[in-house]
Order: sequence, then structure tokens, then C-alpha cells
Amino acid sequence: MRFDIVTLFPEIFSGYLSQSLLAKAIDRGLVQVHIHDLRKWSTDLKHHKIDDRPYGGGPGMLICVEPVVNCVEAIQAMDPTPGVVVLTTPQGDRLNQRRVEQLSQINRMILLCGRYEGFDQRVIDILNPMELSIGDYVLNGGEVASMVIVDSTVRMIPGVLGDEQSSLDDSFSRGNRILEFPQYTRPPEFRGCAVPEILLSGDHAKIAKWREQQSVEKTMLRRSDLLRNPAED
Ligand code: 6GU
Repeated sequence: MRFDIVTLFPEIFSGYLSQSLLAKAIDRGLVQVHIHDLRKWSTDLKHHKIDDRPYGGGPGMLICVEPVVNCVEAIQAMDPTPGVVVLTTPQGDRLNQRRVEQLSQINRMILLCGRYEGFDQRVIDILNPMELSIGDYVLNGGEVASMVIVDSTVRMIPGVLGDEQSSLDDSFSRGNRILEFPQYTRPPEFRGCAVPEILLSGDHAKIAKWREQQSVEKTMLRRSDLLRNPAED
């Protein structure tokens, strides 16, 4: 899967891209990530400005339509598949695991990271992007949201996780709307806190039953909405 990320702060991504699971997926050729500096598409040759004041007044600055559209069209021309354009905004559809699974099926995503008060509306009118939010709170910019989208999407691509089973077991995976049971590793006791005896018993049927019970209990206590509204998302 190929990701193209359009941002005013390309450096934000360098640490994330060079670490851990994502770096391995890139190394193995399963994922490609290209970062594009929107400022390079400024029409203002002197100061490389890409934002301006809103018509009609109001606070803040808007990202101008021209650099964004030019940049996205140039990116689309780099590959035979035009890809799905995603714009990160608190006004978008809220991301959830179902949407993540859908996104992992496409082979190219172009992510636009918002900043300031947002984009000129014509960016949306012309590019018709999928607008996504990662939750009901406001971030300083779409870069962190883009990383969330990339991170959650790549782990659904076959071969990216070492152990295929581990994404199937995740709390929100494939309709599995139940929270995970608690897990323990050595030592068997620390500061008087012991590992539940059943886990040391070797009785696999009993262990499976205990885990199921723990999951249900935890879900009822913390996220009863998951049990009540199976069709909601
Ligand atoms: Cl995608 N962008 C910004 N700026 N804030 C957000 C968000 C996105 N999702 C939640 N808050």
C-alpha cells in the first residue's frame, strides 16, 4: 500500500517512519510512505506562503486552494492509481476499526494534513476527499491524526504484523466488540500481587473460560455501549 502525506511540517514524520513495525513494513516493501512538503507548492516565490486571511473576516489563517490542488494532482500523476484522497479534520467522519479495515483494502492513500483554521472550502469542492476525524477533541494539526490513520491501517495489511492472529484478537477487530482480558508474565508474584492461579494450572479449557469471563466483565464495566449497539459503527 502506498501513502502520500501532504504536510507543512514534514519533519514530524521522520521519527515515526523510522521506528518499529512501520519501518519493518517499509523495509519489506509492504508499505511505501512518501512525505510531501506543501510549502514547495507555494505560488509565493519570495516567502513560500501557503496561507491567507479568510474572506469575510474572522480569526486565523486558511490554507490556500492553489498549492493544495496542484500538489495533490502532481502526486496523483506519480502513480497509475490515483488513490483515495483523505483530509484530516475534526469535522470529518469519526475513524473506527470498521473504517480502518476498509481503508486497508485500498492500495493508495493521499493524506492532507490540516493546520491553522483549515482549508479553503474549494480544496474540498475540487478534490472531493474523504474527510476523517480521529475523535471528538481538537488537535493543533492533522499530522498526528495522519499518523493514527497510517498506523491503524498498516497493521491490517497481511504480513505487516509478525503474528497474523494478534490483529484478529484485538478488541475492535472484525466485529469482535469485546475488550481484551488481562494478561500476565513472569514473575508469578511481585510486591504481594500474584498472577491468578488458574493461569498457572495448565488447564486450557478453564483458562479460556476465565479469559472470556474477564473480557465480558471488563466490557460491561467500561464499555457497555459496545454490547448494546452492535450496529452503530
Ligand atoms: Cl483529523 N484534525 C484535527 N486538527 N483535530 C482533530 C482531528 C483531526 N481529529 C480529531 N481532532
